[in-house]
Amino acid sequence: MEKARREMTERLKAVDMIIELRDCRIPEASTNPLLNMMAQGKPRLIVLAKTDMADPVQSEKWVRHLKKENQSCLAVDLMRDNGAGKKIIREALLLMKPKRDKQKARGINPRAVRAMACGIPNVGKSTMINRIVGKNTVKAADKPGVTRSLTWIHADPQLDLLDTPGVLWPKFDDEMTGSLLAALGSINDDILDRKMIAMDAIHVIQDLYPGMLEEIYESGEVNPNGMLKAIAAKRNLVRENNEPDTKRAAEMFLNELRKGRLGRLSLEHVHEEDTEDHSE
Ligand SMILES: Nc1nc2c(ncn2[C@@H]2O[C@H](COP(=O)(O)OP(=O)(O)OP(=O)(O)O)[C@@H](O)[C@H]2O)c(=O)[nH]1
Ligand SMILES: [Mg+2]
Repeated sequence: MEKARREMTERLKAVDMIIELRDCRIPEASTNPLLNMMAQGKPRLIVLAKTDMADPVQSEKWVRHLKKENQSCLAVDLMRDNGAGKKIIREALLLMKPKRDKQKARGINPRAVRAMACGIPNVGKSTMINRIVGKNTVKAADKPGVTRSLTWIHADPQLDLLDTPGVLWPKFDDEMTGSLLAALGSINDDILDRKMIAMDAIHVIQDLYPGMLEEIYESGEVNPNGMLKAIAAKRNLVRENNEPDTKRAAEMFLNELRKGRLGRLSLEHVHEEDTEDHSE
């Protein structure tokens, strides 16, 4: 990670703009604060991927919120939306238009825009590049740390894209950020306590979507540990001593959550006052 970050800072000098990929279900937890420091004032397009698994109402609110902060932003389904690649190219070129217009005015024929795809692991950087190119050029898979090196892809006559390895920052501001990233698969959870991660995710879902888990797992439990027991009971996960196997229930729950099987959920909601339009 440290090496990747050093390389990224170095490579940033050679690019015109940044395309920052984030997970639409956790647009704040999935941004890398170091990126702001490294960005050196380069134009940035934020692509919120995995909209197909996010709560559509929240996705719309997040896009509006980020745009209100003068950020260029798109929410996309990189798996099924055939137009996603075109939308991203259009938005990236729009962002670079002032600079390109200036070059044209000086009689310079602008070369293809060089954009670096960056973001934390497993958010869809490589998938986005494949979507733009229209075929599987770089490797993408559902686990963090798939991309290992920097690769330039001539994605479009007007756009060259740099695929980069996902980079996490060394220290999270709060524990919940780490849990959300682990819950949605951006941190390899082999080294983490899956039960804790699952309980944090249950807590967040119960807070943001009251009654949802209770309905899915047919339980009135409001305590996250109690909910894990209810999941174990519902899925027939019992230990040898006949106690509910909450460890396996946690693994099963996280798997269902990551695959979007619990329904379309966003684990971070925009604060209402942030999206209200006060212009009237
Ligand atoms: N459902 C859904 N899955 C997506 C979307 N975008 C990417 N994925 C999946 O997310 C997983 C990770 O995608 P990658 O493109 O490998 O992610 P990455 O950011 O390049 O990851 P690293 O190279 O590990 O940093 C893959 O299984 C993709 O199929 C999307 O919009 N919707
Ligand atoms: Mg990748």
